[in-house]
Amino acid sequence: MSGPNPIEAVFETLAATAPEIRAGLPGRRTALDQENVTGDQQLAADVWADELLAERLGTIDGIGEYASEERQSVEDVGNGYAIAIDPLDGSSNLKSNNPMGTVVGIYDGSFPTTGQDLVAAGFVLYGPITTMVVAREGIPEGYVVANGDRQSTGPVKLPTEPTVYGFGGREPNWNHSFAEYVEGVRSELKLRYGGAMIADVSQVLSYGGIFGYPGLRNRPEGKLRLLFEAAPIAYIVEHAGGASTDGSQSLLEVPAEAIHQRTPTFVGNESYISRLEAAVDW
Ligand code: P6P
Repeated sequence: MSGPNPIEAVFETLAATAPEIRAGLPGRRTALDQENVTGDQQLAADVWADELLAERLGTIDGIGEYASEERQSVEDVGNGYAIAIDPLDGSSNLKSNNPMGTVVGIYDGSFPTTGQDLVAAGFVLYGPITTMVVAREGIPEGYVVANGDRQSTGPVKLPTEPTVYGFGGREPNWNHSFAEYVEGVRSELKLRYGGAMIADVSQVLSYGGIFGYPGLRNRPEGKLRLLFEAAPIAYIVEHAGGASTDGSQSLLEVPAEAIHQRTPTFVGNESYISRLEAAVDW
Protein backbone atom coordinates (compact mmCIF):
# COMPACT_ATOMS: atom_id res chain seq x y z
CA MET A 1 0.00 0.00 0.00
CA SER A 2 1.46 3.42 -0.90
CA GLY A 3 2.23 5.71 2.04
CA PRO A 4 0.65 9.12 2.69
CA ASN A 5 0.97 11.64 -0.11
CA PRO A 6 4.33 13.42 0.51
CA ILE A 7 2.85 16.82 -0.33
CA GLU A 8 0.08 16.39 2.23
CA ALA A 9 2.64 15.04 4.69
CA VAL A 10 4.74 18.23 4.35
CA PHE A 11 1.81 20.48 5.30
CA GLU A 12 0.64 18.17 8.07
CA THR A 13 4.19 18.24 9.46
CA LEU A 14 4.41 22.04 9.23
CA ALA A 15 1.15 22.35 11.18
CA ALA A 16 2.22 19.78 13.76
CA THR A 17 5.58 21.56 14.24
CA ALA A 18 4.12 25.07 14.43
CA PRO A 19 3.29 25.02 18.19
CA GLU A 20 6.83 23.81 18.96
CA ILE A 21 8.37 26.58 16.86
CA ARG A 22 6.09 29.21 18.38
CA ALA A 23 6.94 27.99 21.91
CA GLY A 24 10.66 27.98 21.11
CA LEU A 25 10.84 31.60 19.92
CA PRO A 26 10.94 33.47 23.26
CA GLY A 27 14.23 31.90 24.31
CA ARG A 28 15.93 32.29 20.94
CA ARG A 29 15.83 36.00 20.18
CA THR A 30 19.60 36.36 20.41
CA ALA A 31 21.57 37.34 17.32
CA LEU A 32 24.37 34.91 16.52
CA ASP A 33 27.69 36.24 15.40
CA GLN A 34 27.07 34.80 11.92
CA GLU A 35 25.18 35.43 8.69
CA ASN A 36 23.27 33.10 6.40
CA VAL A 37 24.31 32.47 2.82
CA THR A 38 22.72 35.68 1.54
CA GLY A 39 24.07 37.91 4.25
CA ASP A 40 21.11 38.10 6.64
CA GLN A 41 22.19 38.15 10.27
CA GLN A 42 21.16 34.81 11.80
CA LEU A 43 19.24 34.55 15.05
CA ALA A 44 19.37 31.49 17.28
CA ALA A 45 15.74 30.99 16.22
CA ASP A 46 16.68 30.83 12.51
CA VAL A 47 19.21 28.05 13.00
CA TRP A 48 17.04 26.13 15.46
CA ALA A 49 13.88 26.29 13.30
CA ASP A 50 15.88 25.19 10.27
CA GLU A 51 17.37 22.19 12.11
CA LEU A 52 13.96 21.20 13.46
CA LEU A 53 12.24 21.45 10.08
CA ALA A 54 15.09 19.71 8.25
CA GLU A 55 14.75 16.78 10.63
CA ARG A 56 10.94 16.63 10.37
CA LEU A 57 10.54 17.31 6.64
CA GLY A 58 13.68 15.59 5.43
CA THR A 59 12.47 12.21 6.71
CA ILE A 60 9.17 12.26 4.82
CA ASP A 61 8.95 9.47 2.22
CA GLY A 62 8.79 11.02 -1.22
CA ILE A 63 10.93 14.06 -0.37
CA GLY A 64 14.32 13.95 -2.11
CA GLU A 65 15.91 17.40 -1.58
CA TYR A 66 15.80 19.91 1.31
CA ALA A 67 17.01 23.42 0.49
CA SER A 68 16.87 26.17 3.09
CA GLU A 69 17.49 29.90 3.07
CA GLU A 70 19.69 29.18 6.11
CA ARG A 71 21.92 26.61 4.39
CA GLN A 72 24.62 26.98 1.77
CA SER A 73 23.73 23.89 -0.22
CA VAL A 74 20.92 21.46 -0.91
CA GLU A 75 20.60 18.41 1.38
CA ASP A 76 20.03 15.11 -0.42
CA VAL A 77 17.40 13.33 1.69
CA GLY A 78 16.29 10.53 -0.63
CA ASN A 79 14.04 10.40 -3.69
CA GLY A 80 11.11 12.55 -4.64
CA TYR A 81 10.04 16.19 -4.48
CA ALA A 82 12.41 19.04 -3.70
CA ILE A 83 11.53 21.36 -0.80
CA ALA A 84 12.70 25.00 -0.65
CA ILE A 85 12.00 26.57 2.73
CA ASP A 86 12.55 29.79 4.61
CA PRO A 87 12.17 28.45 8.15
CA LEU A 88 11.57 31.85 9.79
CA ASP A 89 10.87 34.49 7.17
CA GLY A 90 11.04 37.92 8.78
CA SER A 91 12.81 36.71 11.91
CA SER A 92 14.19 40.23 12.45
CA ASN A 93 10.64 40.91 13.68
CA LEU A 94 11.32 38.68 16.68
CA LYS A 95 13.11 41.55 18.48
CA SER A 96 10.11 43.86 18.00
CA ASN A 97 7.55 41.07 18.54
CA ASN A 98 5.94 41.51 15.14
CA PRO A 99 4.60 38.69 12.95
CA MET A 100 6.84 36.32 10.98
CA GLY A 101 6.35 33.01 9.22
CA THR A 102 7.57 29.87 7.52
CA VAL A 103 7.25 29.65 3.74
CA VAL A 104 7.74 26.48 1.69
CA GLY A 105 7.71 25.58 -1.97
CA ILE A 106 7.46 21.95 -3.14
CA TYR A 107 9.05 21.44 -6.55
CA ASP A 108 8.80 18.48 -8.90
CA GLY A 109 12.37 18.93 -10.08
CA SER A 110 15.96 19.18 -8.88
CA PHE A 111 17.46 22.46 -7.62
CA PRO A 112 18.10 24.98 -9.02
CA THR A 113 14.78 24.86 -10.84
CA THR A 114 12.00 27.38 -11.56
CA GLY A 115 8.54 28.19 -10.29
CA GLN A 116 7.07 26.23 -13.21
CA ASP A 117 8.10 23.08 -11.31
CA LEU A 118 6.09 24.03 -8.23
CA VAL A 119 3.37 21.49 -7.37
CA ALA A 120 2.43 23.12 -4.06
CA ALA A 121 3.35 26.04 -1.81
CA GLY A 122 2.27 27.23 1.59
CA PHE A 123 3.07 29.35 4.59
CA VAL A 124 2.56 29.37 8.34
CA LEU A 125 2.03 32.84 9.84
CA TYR A 126 2.97 33.40 13.49
CA GLY A 127 0.71 36.34 14.29
CA PRO A 128 -1.73 36.90 17.16
CA ILE A 129 -2.86 33.40 16.20
CA THR A 130 -1.14 30.79 14.05
CA THR A 131 -2.62 30.52 10.58
CA MET A 132 -1.66 28.65 7.44
CA VAL A 133 -2.35 28.89 3.72
CA VAL A 134 -1.80 25.90 1.43
CA ALA A 135 -1.95 26.02 -2.38
CA ARG A 136 -1.97 22.85 -4.46
CA GLU A 137 -4.28 22.43 -7.45
CA GLY A 138 -7.08 24.96 -7.55
CA ILE A 139 -7.89 27.63 -4.99
CA PRO A 140 -5.68 27.85 -1.86
CA GLU A 141 -7.12 26.76 1.50
CA GLY A 142 -6.76 28.75 4.72
CA TYR A 143 -6.41 27.23 8.20
CA VAL A 144 -6.15 28.14 11.83
CA VAL A 145 -3.50 25.95 13.46
CA ALA A 146 -4.56 24.86 16.95
CA ASN A 147 -2.52 22.33 18.96
CA GLY A 148 -0.77 21.29 15.79
CA ASP A 149 -3.99 20.54 13.92
CA ARG A 150 -5.26 22.45 10.90
CA GLN A 151 -8.83 23.74 11.15
CA SER A 152 -10.01 24.88 7.70
CA THR A 153 -11.23 28.45 7.31
CA GLY A 154 -12.18 27.86 3.69
CA PRO A 155 -10.82 29.02 0.32
CA VAL A 156 -8.41 31.96 0.09
CA LYS A 157 -9.45 34.26 -2.75
CA LEU A 158 -7.81 37.60 -3.42
CA PRO A 159 -10.42 40.36 -2.89
CA THR A 160 -11.30 42.01 -6.22
CA GLU A 161 -11.20 45.47 -4.60
CA PRO A 162 -7.56 46.37 -3.68
CA THR A 163 -7.05 48.12 -0.34
CA VAL A 164 -3.43 47.89 0.89
CA TYR A 165 0.10 48.17 -0.45
CA GLY A 166 3.63 47.67 0.87
CA PHE A 167 7.01 48.01 -0.84
CA GLY A 168 10.42 47.23 0.65
CA GLY A 169 13.72 48.97 0.30
CA ARG A 170 14.52 52.64 1.08
CA GLU A 171 12.85 55.18 -1.23
CA PRO A 172 16.13 56.91 -2.18
CA ASN A 173 17.20 53.55 -3.64
CA TRP A 174 14.07 53.12 -5.77
CA ASN A 175 14.47 54.01 -9.44
CA HIS A 176 12.61 57.09 -10.64
CA SER A 177 9.87 55.37 -12.62
CA PHE A 178 9.10 52.97 -9.75
CA ALA A 179 8.95 55.90 -7.31
CA GLU A 180 6.48 57.61 -9.65
CA TYR A 181 4.36 54.42 -9.85
CA VAL A 182 4.30 54.24 -6.04
CA GLU A 183 3.11 57.87 -5.83
CA GLY A 184 0.00 56.77 -7.75
CA VAL A 185 -0.50 53.67 -5.60
CA ARG A 186 -0.01 55.72 -2.43
CA SER A 187 -2.89 58.02 -3.45
CA GLU A 188 -5.23 55.02 -3.89
CA LEU A 189 -4.34 52.43 -1.23
CA LYS A 190 -3.36 52.26 2.47
CA LEU A 191 0.25 51.49 3.50
CA ARG A 192 0.71 48.13 5.18
CA TYR A 193 4.39 47.15 5.44
CA GLY A 194 5.73 45.16 8.36
CA GLY A 195 9.12 43.81 7.32
CA ALA A 196 8.05 40.16 7.02
CA MET A 197 6.98 39.07 3.54
CA ILE A 198 4.56 36.39 4.81
CA ALA A 199 2.73 38.86 7.08
CA ASP A 200 2.60 41.52 4.36
CA VAL A 201 1.39 39.05 1.73
CA SER A 202 -1.25 37.84 4.20
CA GLN A 203 -2.51 41.44 4.36
CA VAL A 204 -2.80 41.48 0.55
CA LEU A 205 -4.56 38.09 0.47
CA SER A 206 -7.00 39.34 3.13
CA TYR A 207 -7.66 42.88 1.90
CA GLY A 208 -6.50 43.02 -1.73
CA GLY A 209 -3.69 45.20 -3.04
CA ILE A 210 -0.02 44.74 -3.84
CA PHE A 211 3.18 43.77 -1.98
CA GLY A 212 6.64 43.98 -3.39
CA TYR A 213 10.36 44.34 -2.94
CA PRO A 214 11.81 46.08 -6.00
CA GLY A 215 15.24 45.96 -7.54
CA LEU A 216 17.19 48.87 -6.06
CA ARG A 217 19.81 51.25 -7.49
CA ASN A 218 22.39 49.60 -5.21
CA ARG A 219 20.91 46.10 -5.55
CA PRO A 220 19.17 45.62 -8.96
CA GLU A 221 18.25 42.00 -8.12
CA GLY A 222 16.27 43.12 -5.07
CA LYS A 223 16.33 41.28 -1.73
CA LEU A 224 13.87 38.37 -1.84
CA ARG A 225 15.04 34.91 -2.82
CA LEU A 226 13.38 33.36 -5.88
CA LEU A 227 13.09 29.71 -4.84
CA PHE A 228 12.49 30.22 -1.10
CA GLU A 229 10.24 33.31 -1.06
CA ALA A 230 9.17 34.81 -4.39
CA ALA A 231 8.11 31.75 -6.40
CA PRO A 232 6.16 30.05 -3.56
CA ILE A 233 4.33 33.29 -2.73
CA ALA A 234 3.63 33.91 -6.42
CA TYR A 235 2.20 30.38 -6.71
CA ILE A 236 -0.14 31.04 -3.79
CA VAL A 237 -1.27 34.50 -4.94
CA GLU A 238 -1.77 33.44 -8.57
CA HIS A 239 -3.85 30.45 -7.41
CA ALA A 240 -5.86 32.87 -5.25
CA GLY A 241 -6.79 34.89 -8.36
CA GLY A 242 -3.98 37.44 -8.30
CA ALA A 243 -0.83 37.97 -10.34
CA SER A 244 2.92 38.26 -9.84
CA THR A 245 5.86 39.80 -11.64
CA ASP A 246 9.59 40.45 -11.42
CA GLY A 247 8.88 43.62 -13.37
CA SER A 248 8.31 41.96 -16.72
CA GLN A 249 7.11 38.34 -16.26
CA SER A 250 5.35 36.09 -13.79
CA LEU A 251 7.70 35.07 -10.98
CA LEU A 252 6.89 31.48 -11.89
CA GLU A 253 8.66 32.03 -15.22
CA VAL A 254 11.90 33.45 -13.80
CA PRO A 255 14.74 30.99 -14.53
CA ALA A 256 16.88 30.09 -11.54
CA GLU A 257 20.57 29.53 -12.09
CA ALA A 258 21.47 29.37 -8.39
CA ILE A 259 19.47 28.24 -5.37
CA HIS A 260 19.97 31.52 -3.45
CA GLN A 261 19.23 33.74 -6.45
CA ARG A 262 17.37 36.93 -5.59
CA THR A 263 14.67 38.59 -7.72
CA PRO A 264 12.59 41.77 -7.74
CA THR A 265 9.24 40.54 -6.41
CA PHE A 266 5.66 41.84 -6.71
CA VAL A 267 2.40 40.00 -5.96
CA GLY A 268 -1.22 41.15 -5.77
CA ASN A 269 -4.21 42.26 -7.80
CA GLU A 270 -3.67 41.92 -11.53
CA SER A 271 -4.61 45.58 -12.18
CA TYR A 272 -1.67 46.82 -10.07
CA ILE A 273 0.73 44.22 -11.43
CA SER A 274 0.03 45.05 -15.08
CA ARG A 275 0.14 48.80 -14.30
CA LEU A 276 3.57 48.27 -12.73
CA GLU A 277 4.88 46.33 -15.74
CA ALA A 278 3.61 49.05 -18.11
CA ALA A 279 4.78 52.05 -16.06
CA VAL A 280 8.17 51.13 -14.73
CA ASP A 281 11.36 51.24 -16.78
CA TRP A 282 13.71 48.97 -14.92
P1 P6P B 1 13.60 45.07 4.82
C1 P6P B 1 12.86 39.29 5.82
O1 P6P B 1 14.23 39.40 6.12
C2 P6P B 1 12.70 39.50 4.34
O2 P6P B 1 13.44 38.56 3.64
C3 P6P B 1 11.23 39.44 3.96
O3 P6P B 1 10.49 38.60 4.78
C4 P6P B 1 10.78 40.88 4.08
O4 P6P B 1 9.73 41.18 3.18
C5 P6P B 1 12.04 41.68 3.74
O5 P6P B 1 13.15 40.82 4.01
C6 P6P B 1 12.15 42.92 4.59
O6 P6P B 1 13.28 43.63 4.16
O7 P6P B 1 14.71 45.63 3.95
O8 P6P B 1 12.32 45.89 4.75
O9 P6P B 1 14.03 44.81 6.24
